[in-house]
Amino acid sequence: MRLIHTSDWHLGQELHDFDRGPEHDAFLAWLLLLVRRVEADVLVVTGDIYDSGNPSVPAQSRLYRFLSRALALNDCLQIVLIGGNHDSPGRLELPRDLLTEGRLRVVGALPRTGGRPDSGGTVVTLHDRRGDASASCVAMPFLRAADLPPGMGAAGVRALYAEAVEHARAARLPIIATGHMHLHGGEISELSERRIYIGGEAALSSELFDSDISYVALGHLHKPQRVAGPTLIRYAGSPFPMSVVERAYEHSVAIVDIDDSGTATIDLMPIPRHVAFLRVPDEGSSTLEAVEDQLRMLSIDACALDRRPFLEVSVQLFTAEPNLGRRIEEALAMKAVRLLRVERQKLGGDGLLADVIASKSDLVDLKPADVFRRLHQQQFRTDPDEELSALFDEVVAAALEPAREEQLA
Ligand SMILES: [Mn+2]
Repeated sequence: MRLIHTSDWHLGQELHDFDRGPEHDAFLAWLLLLVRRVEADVLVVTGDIYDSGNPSVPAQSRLYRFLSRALALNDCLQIVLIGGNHDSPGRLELPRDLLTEGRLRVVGALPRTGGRPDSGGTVVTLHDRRGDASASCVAMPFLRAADLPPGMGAAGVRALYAEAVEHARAARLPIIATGHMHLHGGEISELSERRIYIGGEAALSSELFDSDISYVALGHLHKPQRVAGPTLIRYAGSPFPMSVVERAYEHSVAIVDIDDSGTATIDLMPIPRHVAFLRVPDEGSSTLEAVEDQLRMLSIDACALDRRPFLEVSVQLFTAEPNLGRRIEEALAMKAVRLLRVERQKLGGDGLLADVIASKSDLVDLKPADVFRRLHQQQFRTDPDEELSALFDEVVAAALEPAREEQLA
């Protein structure tokens, strides 16, 4: 059987107020054609379907339009969607009662039976185009604290997977597992992935997955990558750069073929880039004069507004430069780009919290962990130790997650 694994769509995402909708439309149109062209039996989307727990109307209609077209155009296609840490479990599962056809399975949160977590309830039987059952899928979503057995920490995650996989083994078919998590050894994209904690751990071990699972389809890390482990484990990655740090990735979807013996082979299909993503300079920062020169030399073809390249600029500053914005704008005069932001690299400053806050343009760069560290320095003249920092990060991560209470009864 053949499945397509894709992830981290972040429908509804905005980049400094620029809408990514046209990029999502281009990606989904391409994906729709791909599903047909490669005759995929199954499409698996491993979380962060939406960028926020309360997605916009256009973001939701984009998802439903895609799903209905994909199912209508491909008679045998099955689709499995799981919730990520950005998704509201309840909102994702909202249309559940309409999904009587059985070809679309949405798992926003770990299923419950009689109020108790029931990881066996995640198992979905996958069929090939002849209609034969040909794999069992453990459709495990992002796991929240309330899903885990109390007091077990990360071992609870292993227990939930073990129970679900045991359930899947009963069908004696190749097993596919999904997840939305950060595994040790995975390469992160600092600006665009929120830190997550599962069972109190920032990253889990790939030993979580048994060697008899044919393929582990993961979401959360935005760079497409394989992670070493007892079996074939892969992050599909996001469909296009969600931030400037992802601009050099070759975003792709994975086409996974699983033979009757359960052996998986992978073919990566690069996703065409609808909108270019530029940074000046390419790495680090340059003096204002060097940046101006480089900007003037940019050669950009005329194009529709929503295809104009995104641009980030990073300037070294030794003193305050009141004309910075105007000088950048002038250097970019008539160039068809969308300027996201101008990063100011202040050299020689002592980086006090008050200095950073005083410069409004730097506010977007302030991370809660930075503020915490600077306040700690101000108060106690030292950095917070590792344990305190980790606890703080965990609290922030919990505060950013859409609430579990939103889940349907
Ligand atoms: Mn995520």
